[in-house]
Amino acid sequence: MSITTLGQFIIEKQMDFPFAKGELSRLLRDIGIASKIISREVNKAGLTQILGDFGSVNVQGEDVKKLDIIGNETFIWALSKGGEVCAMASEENDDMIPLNGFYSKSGKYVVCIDPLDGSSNIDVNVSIGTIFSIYRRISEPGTEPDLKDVLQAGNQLVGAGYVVYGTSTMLVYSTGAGVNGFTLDPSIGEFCLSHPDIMTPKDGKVYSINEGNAAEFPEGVKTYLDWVKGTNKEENRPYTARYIGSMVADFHRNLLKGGVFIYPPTAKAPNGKLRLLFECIPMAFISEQAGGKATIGDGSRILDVIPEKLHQRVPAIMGSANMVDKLEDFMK
Ligand code: AHM
Ligand code: MG
Repeated sequence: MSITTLGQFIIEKQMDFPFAKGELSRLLRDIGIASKIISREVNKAGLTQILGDFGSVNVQGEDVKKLDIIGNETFIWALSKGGEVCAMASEENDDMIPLNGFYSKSGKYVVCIDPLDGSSNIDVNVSIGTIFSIYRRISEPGTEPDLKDVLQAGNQLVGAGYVVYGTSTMLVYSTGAGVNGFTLDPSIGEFCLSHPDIMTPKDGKVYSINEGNAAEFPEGVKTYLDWVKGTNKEENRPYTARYIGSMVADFHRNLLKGGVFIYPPTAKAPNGKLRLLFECIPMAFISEQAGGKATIGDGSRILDVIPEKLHQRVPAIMGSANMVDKLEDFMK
């Protein structure tokens, strides 16, 4: 049998660190469990709507909850039970969430999460995702977690990843030694290694941006958008536009095929739309780990931005290294 499940893979990797106590491995396992539950819920989202509109009561008399709330509660549950995590920060919650599992206070880690990214796509059966990142806590284990535990720069990450609920469900993660992808085999209920050692192409011809906002983009981005549409065979132009409006899906396609994902500042949103902690840092980490780049448009790395508040936003350019560099040149 040549299958490697996520659980087996995590154990194999842990053997490289003989002094590790297995806490991070258990934490990754808990993330896998939560993702499987969310995948199950996402797959029956259409049916749930038939049974009762969101916000109403279903045939069992239970409240029908929005999927992003279910996703959030599932992660809070899974990580509270596990005991490796003392606190979470979530795109769904205004404040940090101290976990109250039996062992949580002694947990060494904190997790930032966007439980269901691209949620506007749920109702129309388009791919959505979960994004997560893991940091070692700064406060002393055993004490109350502190906001500074979750306000850490991406260059302090222990690991990060995402789950894409697409034609299949796939979990992609890195703990700083490359990127690996696992596809959920629903018949056995396991994530199985399907994309070992993902490396993103250095070049590509896909650009992903909400061009509807173009009138409000900085001049450099506008000129770049004219350039990508020009014809030049050697430079693979014109590029191809692909934008589905689900960051995880847009990013995942570009990671595998080559491309650049862009969410620039606009006149109305000078820091762009995407959240530093919940969306940009974890995806930037995966991008860099796969040989790509991720910047905020002035040449500096997303991973070097020091977060000042939980729901801080940053502009984002991420993907194939040469494509990110090219756009950065236009923005100088
Ligand atoms: P959400 O966290 O409210 O779902 O918003 C994030 C999503 C990303 O997945 C996607 O890249 C972006 O918003 C799309 O925004 P826009 O519709 O402005 O292009
Ligand atoms: Mg989001």
